[in-house]
This record gives sequence, C-alpha cells and structure tokens, in this order.
Amino acid sequence: SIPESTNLNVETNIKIEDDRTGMSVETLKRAFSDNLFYLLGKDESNATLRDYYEALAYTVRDRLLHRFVKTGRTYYEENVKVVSYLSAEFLMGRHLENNLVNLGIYDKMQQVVAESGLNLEELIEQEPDPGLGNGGLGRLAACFLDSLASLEMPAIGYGIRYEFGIFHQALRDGWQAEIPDNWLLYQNPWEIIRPEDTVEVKLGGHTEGYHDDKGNYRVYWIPDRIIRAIPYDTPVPGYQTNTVNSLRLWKAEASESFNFEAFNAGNYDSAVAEKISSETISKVLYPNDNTPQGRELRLAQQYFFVAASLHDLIRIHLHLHPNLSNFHERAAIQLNDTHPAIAVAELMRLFLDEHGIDWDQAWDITQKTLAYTNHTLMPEALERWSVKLFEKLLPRHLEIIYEINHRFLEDVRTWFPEDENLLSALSIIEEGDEKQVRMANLACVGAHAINGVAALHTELLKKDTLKTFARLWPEKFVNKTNGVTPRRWILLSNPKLSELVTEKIGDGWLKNLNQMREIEKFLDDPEFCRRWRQIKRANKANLAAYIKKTRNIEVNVDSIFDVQVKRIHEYKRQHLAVLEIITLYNRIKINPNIQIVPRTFIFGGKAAPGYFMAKLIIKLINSVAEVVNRDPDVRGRLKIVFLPNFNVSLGQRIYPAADLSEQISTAGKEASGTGNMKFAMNGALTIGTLDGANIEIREEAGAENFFLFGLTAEEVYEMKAQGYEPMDYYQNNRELRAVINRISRGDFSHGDTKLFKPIIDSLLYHDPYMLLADYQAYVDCQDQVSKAYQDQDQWTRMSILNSARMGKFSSDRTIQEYCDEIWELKPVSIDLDAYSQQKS
Ligand code: B1H
Repeated sequence: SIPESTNLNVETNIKIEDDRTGMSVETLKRAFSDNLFYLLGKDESNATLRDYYEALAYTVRDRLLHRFVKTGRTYYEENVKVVSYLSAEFLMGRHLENNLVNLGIYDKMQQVVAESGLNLEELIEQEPDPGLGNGGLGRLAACFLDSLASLEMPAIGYGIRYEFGIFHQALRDGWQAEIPDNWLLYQNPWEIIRPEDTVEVKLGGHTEGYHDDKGNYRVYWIPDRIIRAIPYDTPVPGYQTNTVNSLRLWKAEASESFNFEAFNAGNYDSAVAEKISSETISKVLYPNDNTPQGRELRLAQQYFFVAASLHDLIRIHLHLHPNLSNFHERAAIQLNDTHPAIAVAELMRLFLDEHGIDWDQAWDITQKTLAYTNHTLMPEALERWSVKLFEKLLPRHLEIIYEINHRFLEDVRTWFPEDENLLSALSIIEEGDEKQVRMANLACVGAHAINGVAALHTELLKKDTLKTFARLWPEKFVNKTNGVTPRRWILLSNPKLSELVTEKIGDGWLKNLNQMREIEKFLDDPEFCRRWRQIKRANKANLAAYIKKTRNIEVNVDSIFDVQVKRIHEYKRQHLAVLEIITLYNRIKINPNIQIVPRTFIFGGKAAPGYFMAKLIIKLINSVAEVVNRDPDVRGRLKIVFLPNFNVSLGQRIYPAADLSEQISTAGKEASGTGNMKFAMNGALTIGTLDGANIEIREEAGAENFFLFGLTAEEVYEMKAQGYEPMDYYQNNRELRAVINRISRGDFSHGDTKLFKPIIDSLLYHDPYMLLADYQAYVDCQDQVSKAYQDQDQWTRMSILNSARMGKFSSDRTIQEYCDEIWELKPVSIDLDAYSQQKS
C-alpha cells in the first residue's frame, strides 16, 4: 500500500465501506457525529471536549476492529506460532494519535475535526495518558508491541489492568507530591471486555497427595481463595499493516462461586470484604523503578496475571491440538524481567497437575517455551520472596520449585562434583535466617534463552550478576540491545522533522530506520541545515511556551536546552547535574561578567514514594532553581526548570526540543537506557558515560559526535576494590569544594543546614555512585559542550549525524532479533480482502 501524502496516510484495500469502516473524509465525518449522538447521547449543543474526544476515539476504534478480528482469526485458522510478552508493566502512552497515524488517517481526521470547528490536537490532549508502568521497562514493552504489529508478527501482550497507574506527580514547595492516577474515571474507549474468557485464579490453601488410577503419585492444590481474572483487550495496530495485535490486561474480581456462599452464608459484611480484598489485586501499580517491593500483594499480582495468561494460552492451544506436547512449537513466552518468573512453576503445575504430563516432558516443554530478559545489574534490584510468603500464597508452586531446584542441583553435582560454593550460588533457594526464593535463578533455570538489554549489560551479566549461570550455560546468554519505536518517538513527537526527512528521502525510514542515513547527503546543503536548525528552534519554542504556561518560567529559546528526564535515582545521578549547575553559578558569582553560554537545565522524572534520597534530590533541584533563576547576577543566562509529572506524553514534547541529552549514570549501573535513543533520534547530542546503550549510541553516531566523560565500568570496579575515598576529591578540588560548601551552608535552603545534609553526607562519606570521582571530568566535558554550541553550523552537523545514524535503535531491529534468535517467529500477513469477500 502506497502512502497518500508525505507520511500520514495509507491507502487500504478494504472493500466494505460503511460508516464503521470507510476512510473517506465524508464517511469519517458522518461517523464522528453519529458516534457523538448514539454512543454519548450528545450533540453540538452540549458536547464537551471530552465527549468529542470519545466520539473520535470510537470512530477510530471502529476502523481498527475488523482488522483486529481478522488478525485474531488468521492466527487461529492458520495455527501459527505466537509470542506472548508477559510484563507487569505496559507504558502505552496515548492511543488516539498513534492509532490515527498507524491507520494512515491522521490528515483526514484533522480535516474532519477542523470542519467541525474543532482542533485535533486539543482533542488528542483529552485522553488520559495510560500510565501502567514505571519507566523504561514498561515503555520498552509498549515499543515492542508497536514493532511486533508493524512487522506483522503474531504476538500478544499480557499484563495487569491496574485501576490506578503510576501516580500523578505534583510539586508542593519543591517537594514531590503524589496524586492517585484515576485513569479509568471516564470510559476507556480503547479496551474491549471479554467476560467469556474469564479465568479463575487460585491462591493460598494447601496441597494433598494421592495416587491416580495408574498408581502415579499426584498432587492436588486446595486453595483458600479463588479470584476471577477478567480480560480487557486493547487493539495494537501496526504501522501501515493490517495487523492489529492484542494487549490483554487482566482485572481482578471476586469469584462468587467459591467460598462466598460457603464461608459467608448470612455474613454479608465479610462477603463484601472478601470482594474488596480480591479486587485489590489489580488495584494499583507498585511505583518502584529498579527496586522491588517485597509485599504479599505484589507477589499476588505477579501470580495473578501469569496464571490467567498461561491458562488462556493453554485453552487456545487445546482448541487446535489434541494435547500439549507441541505447546512450545506454537507458543513462545518472553518474561519481561523476573516479575512474571513464577510462570516457570505455574507452567509446570499446569502440565503436571492439570494435564497429567510427566515431569521430564513437562520440564522440556517449559524450557523450550520460556525466555527471560534481565533488565538490571543492581544486586538489590533482584527479586527475592521469602519461602514463608510463598508457602502461604503459593504452596504448590513452592513444592514444584523445590523439586526443580533439587533436580537441577543434582545435575550440577554430577557435572561439577564437590563444588559447594557453585551449588549455593546456583540454588533457587537462598539459605539463611529467612529462606528466600531467588526469582532470577528460577528464571535462568526455566528459560532456554537469557538476554541482557545492551552489549555492556549482557557482558556484565555474564561476568558478574549471573556469572555462575553463564559458566554453566554460556549458550543460553544472548544480547538484545533495546530499541524504541520511530513511529511514536519521531513521527508523532516530531512531525516537522519527519516531514523534512520524508520530503528529502521518502518515508521508507519509518519502516526501516537505517534509511535515515540517507540524510547525511544533505550535510553540506545549507538550506537543509538551516531548516534542521529552524525545526529544532520551533520545537524549543513549543516547549518554552509549555514551561511558561505550566511553571511560569521564561526561558531563552537560544540557550542550550540541556535535558535530563528519567526516573529519579541516585545511580542516574541527577545530583551530578546539580553539582555542575552550582559550579557555573559559582563562576558567575565570582565574576558576574564571565562569558557563559546560556543554558536551560530541564529536569523531569518521578521518585518512588518511599525513596527518600530521590525525593530529596527533587527538592534540591527546585531549591537551586529558586535561587539561581532569581539571582540578578545570573542575568537569565542559567535557568533551571523541573517539569512535574514526566510521562509518555510529556516525553513526546521534550525529546524533540532538546539540544543536549544527559545520560550520566555511573558506568555499569544503567542496563541500557532508552531515553538516550529517543533524544539522539531527535537530533540532541549526548553527554554521557560509557554505560548501557550509550556505548552503542556513541559507536553508531561516531565518537566525534558524542560528549564522553567519566570512569569506565572497569575503573569504577577497580576504584571501589582499592578503597574509594570521596573526601579526597572534596579536599583536592577547589570548585567542587565550593559547590558542596554552598549547599551545606544552606544557600539553597534559607540557611537551613540540615535539609540537604543526607545528600552531602552520602557524597562525602560513601558516594556509592562516585559522583565526586566523575565530577571534574563532567565539568570539563560540559565546558566542551558550551564551546561546541557556539559553532552552530558544526553543532547542526553533529545533530543531523546523530539522527541519521540511530537506525540500530529502532525497536523493529530489536524485535527482528528476538524473532530470529529467541522466538523462531515468522510474520503472518493479514488479508482484509478475503475478510470482506467472506462477509458479503
Ligand atoms: C529497568 C527495572 C525495574 N530495570 C523493578 N529494572 C521494577 C525493576 O516495579 N519493579 O519492581 C520496575 C522496573 N527497570 C530498566 O529497564 C533499566 O533501568 C533501563 O536501563 C532499561 O533501559 C529499561 C528497559 O530495558
């Protein structure tokens, strides 16, 4: 199919043209007002913007539905292998604009809406940003779904339909305040409830053994709670394909059939209490990024969605096959971190207890089906659950895990006799005062493939975090460097840049981002460079208007927009950027006439509500902003802006407006990063450490187009081994000392010397993330950045080269690698012509 205009329209080959499928402006217009009236009961006289948004959403949904239905039917009828992406988080962002673009009707809909006297962008803004994830891990899952559908890969996303997503962040007196995210307050037009596919999920209770008719010992699980899992499906359309895959999210409800009547006959109160307690399972997303919360409810959430999803997959399989012996040939299951790792035990339980398969065959199928992605190197982030809790919630799974562990360790013993250290490192159970189940070990044992998310990360997994497993099974370990979808992160976020690129090289880059390289031809074309710069400036002006509107801060559009947006975490070192800001501020205070390249420092990101240091870092940023932004000596040359509630839609505004992307984590701590890719694609230059995917970004962009500083992962390791003394850096570095002293003195806290003491003490006495060791290199590198920015022609060339060379970081490339090397998955094309013929 050929795009109608530069990039936003696709000709489809649908034969049925009615008000629910037709793509002409006339039909769309009729459908829009029809939906407004018949679905919302409103007309032009009383419709709100929200009503118009909803009517528009239903108009778009109608056009997705026959593709959605046909896609599902095709997978079923052609009996193809399907990948299931199991993830506790899917950070999808707004659907409307994305679906318009992927369906190819954005321009037409803009006309329809305009002719109704409305503004499409304004309607798009009415949609709440679905925030069913914390950060990079959840957004990666969403990018993967877009790429899977765009590559016509049979796939389904499985997760939890949290009633409350990631909290809304507000600022109060410079501190983070958390506000519940009641995103389902209004109708969600993108989801379709499928009550007929409800699954009952068991919890708690005990197990009993018995001998079956063949004399085999078998086990029953007698739960003390049963919870209903109700699926809600959201269509996920590919870009310029007919494929519309499904994101299936489970909602928890009380089951009326079980123990409601039996236990609570005549006891209405406790029946209602039980209903409420069942429903809490899908009530709220745990707001931690990179640190697990060891709460019972969290384990219940994990088991809940895994059990429902696996049951669903097996049900579908048994519709098409007499038994489960070929399950792994039709299903690949990817575990997004260890959050769904209980799938190892649950799949075994289903095979053994519910389908009567023997252990060896069950284990073989389980391993062939499952693959595990690790997302973190930080040892404290690895999930562990106490055996006690497991026993209480999942007694049968604990037995199965013990049996898996026993058989596994027996094998290890025969391979490496008498190596007790090896055994205790590999064991799924951690011995000690309180025995723990190590979910990463469970995932490693149960999966046929284990991957890291960037080259360095995978290397460090093999050398460090999972080294014993890597020695045992080197062939299981593979790297899959992350990527992001160029549809949302370039086309939707940066329409002006997209238009320029498409005008010059056609729109093939949207399906094959390597084609972006072709814009390098225009490096010496002054007109192209002028337009490139002008687009960046326009994007900056847009963001400046947003900053003015939301924070009432005036920023200089010609200053360097220096941006750090990501979750707030000590290892990501937002406070290192603060040290740099205060360094520049001190230079101005010493000599107010000093030559300084104007900068706007923009921060955004949420802190986990229980993470005190992260919240204090937000307070520090805002406190420094308050002093520096107002100081007349600064003369507006430095501005600091903290934009609250960083989320997918705010990201779409921010990435295209950045000149400089801050990727300054301590080397060896950031598994990959994905914001780094979004910035670079949109023409920001990176200042960064040799960490995560930064290394590969620099390789692709060229070292000369990247501002590198700081210790390497190896140097960090060495320095710590030799006994790192942060205080030495403080004592030996005059500028650093002045910065620390200014904070300690209370210059940013109205004289209060206590407020930021936890940060200062941490830096001077421990500095686990080595800010002081990297401080001077960072400051020097920032001086280089300022110098480079003064040569605008050269900066523009570097900007173009960054965008041009980010082909590798399209999630299409990542997903193709997963399909080829882990899932053995082939594309399936969806034929709508056949659908319409069949219908008529
Ligand atoms: C990442 C998490 C994470 N790694 C636990 N780990 C969570 C861990 O709720 N929890 O318990 C939530 C999230 N998230 C991120 O994954 C990495 O830090 C990034 O470097 C990486 O780019 C991203 C995607 O791979």
